[in-house]
Amino acid sequence: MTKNETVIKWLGEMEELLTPDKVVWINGSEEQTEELRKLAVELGELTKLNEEKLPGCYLHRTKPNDVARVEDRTFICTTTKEEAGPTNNWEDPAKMYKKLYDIARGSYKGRTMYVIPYSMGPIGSPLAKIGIEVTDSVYVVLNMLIMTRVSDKVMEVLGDSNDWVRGLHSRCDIDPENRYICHFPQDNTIISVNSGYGGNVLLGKKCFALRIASYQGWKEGWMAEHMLILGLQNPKGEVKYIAAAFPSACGKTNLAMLIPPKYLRDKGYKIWTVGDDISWMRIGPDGYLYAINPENGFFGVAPGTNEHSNFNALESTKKNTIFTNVALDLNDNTVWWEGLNKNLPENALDWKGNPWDPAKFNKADKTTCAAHPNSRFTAPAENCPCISDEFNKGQGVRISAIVFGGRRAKCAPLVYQSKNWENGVFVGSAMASETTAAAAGAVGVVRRDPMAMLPFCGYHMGDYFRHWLEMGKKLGDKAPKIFNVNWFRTDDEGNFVWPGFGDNMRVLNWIIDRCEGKADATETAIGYVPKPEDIDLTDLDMDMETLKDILTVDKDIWTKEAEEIEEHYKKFGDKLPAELRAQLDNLKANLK
Ligand code: GTP
Ligand code: SPV
Ligand code: MN
Repeated sequence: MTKNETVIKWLGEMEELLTPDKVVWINGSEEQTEELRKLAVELGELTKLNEEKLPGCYLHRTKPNDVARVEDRTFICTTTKEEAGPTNNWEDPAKMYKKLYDIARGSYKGRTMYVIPYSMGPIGSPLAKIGIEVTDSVYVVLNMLIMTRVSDKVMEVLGDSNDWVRGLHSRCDIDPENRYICHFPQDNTIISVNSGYGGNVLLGKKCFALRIASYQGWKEGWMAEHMLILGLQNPKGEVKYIAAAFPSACGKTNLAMLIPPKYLRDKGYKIWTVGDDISWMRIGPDGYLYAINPENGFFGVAPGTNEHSNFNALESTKKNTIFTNVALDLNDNTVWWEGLNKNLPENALDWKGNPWDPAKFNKADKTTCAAHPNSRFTAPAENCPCISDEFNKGQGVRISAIVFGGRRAKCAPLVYQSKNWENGVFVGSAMASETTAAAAGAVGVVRRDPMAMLPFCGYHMGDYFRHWLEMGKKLGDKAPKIFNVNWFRTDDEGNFVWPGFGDNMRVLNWIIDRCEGKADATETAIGYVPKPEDIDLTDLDMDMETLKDILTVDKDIWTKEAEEIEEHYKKFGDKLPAELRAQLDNLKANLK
């Protein structure tokens, strides 16, 4: 419990609104957590899995109408529409509070209100922030216990401060017509109703750590980004850190936990994971940029995860993990998903809980899948074999390179370096990617997703670009170098050309070499592209011609791209920083 007046007042309001039968504070103790697991099984929210093969692991199925983030029902409720900008849904805060309170009123009747005090970032770290989420879902509580740091100490650290984020989640009837994920950045408040799916309800994650935190970062001079953080250790034992922003389901978890090819492992190269989804970054006392991962676990995409593609992620899911919307193998009470292995289970339930017939499975038709394409695992970070020593330290790691990327079948080369910070901000602002199953809606359509933050920026994106430019000015020549990667170039048959996964290490090495002035490059219209011989192809079944091909910058494609960026920029009107406009003009001139 607490003596904090601001907390007591808000919880009182919540109790009055939601009318729960009882209120339970979550303290992170193993006893309480175990009781909740048992309760979740009794309530049918979780299925206990094979204790020998998957100790402490559970399966959860959401409603079939509730399997991904819902961007069309996500709102930024600032005082004016202008503050939310052209890329966010907006509603007047007073109107939205009323609408949401009307939906949520009385919705905890006959249920328990769980109060979860949590820290984003190591408890007490100068880069960490505190939130309190109330929820009526035991599944949400158990996920928050993995994804954030929950303990009585959080309230001690908060003391009587009002600097904490309010989060109200109510499942209500899981009614898609009344589903809303709303943010009030000026009140440090989040309200989520009628959903039970991950990013919509684990309010510490996208809602707080990106949408609210990006707004706080803007006001307070730091950055909250949709970025993984990894440490690259070289044979001398030195570790350099990279932060990388790719849109949802475009490879952050995979890159963060990468295992280098054997010949590089033999030389002593190694990757350490600091984070796989979110990065909070501040300028340190020495003037360099430092990052922490505010999360405490991984909410990762299951399909495609296997011992070859991402050994470390798979290892992370072998104990104390919650699986959501994967298939249940009834033979041994374990889980399965597309791409886990080639042994399609003969006797299984699909993600909806219906018997699954492997004979009817057709890779091209997602409706025949056993696991939902956006099925996920919630795994404790401490399970990860390559978790960084820095993960629990509050000071953050010094970032050498920032990398942008996305799924582009033809356009972006495998990797290129921007010419300077300003040009790098341009590259990030113009990012585009083919859409994935991580959000409701069409899959495979190219959309602009600046800095992979389109669905996550809590204010006007023109102001966000300006903030990036300001950070660059403050960092000066201590700024990280900015790159762009594309693992997803395809051949004429639509196959990925680059092997990806562990082999992405070959590209990371070039990136770090560039940061240290050790690698050469060719200047092109868009930036610096590697000399083909500087991407090491040892032990790889790829010839120089193919590599050269995925390093090309095609003038026709890029001329069209520049026109599309022009169109994209129109949305931002007067708020588009002149520097970015100039960058676009410069690109066009370079292409002539
Ligand atoms: P969110 O959790 O939604 O933010 O996703 P993420 O960016 O962490 O993506 P993740 O690493 O989970 O990868 C998503 C999908 O992309 C999986 O199906 C992976 O198998 C696939 N993928 C990841 N890396 C690569 C790669 O280098 N090449 C190819 N071809 N596919 C990849
Ligand atoms: C994403 O969609 O970028 C995710 C999953 O990381 S969710 O938590 O649902 O946002
Ligand atoms: Mn993500």
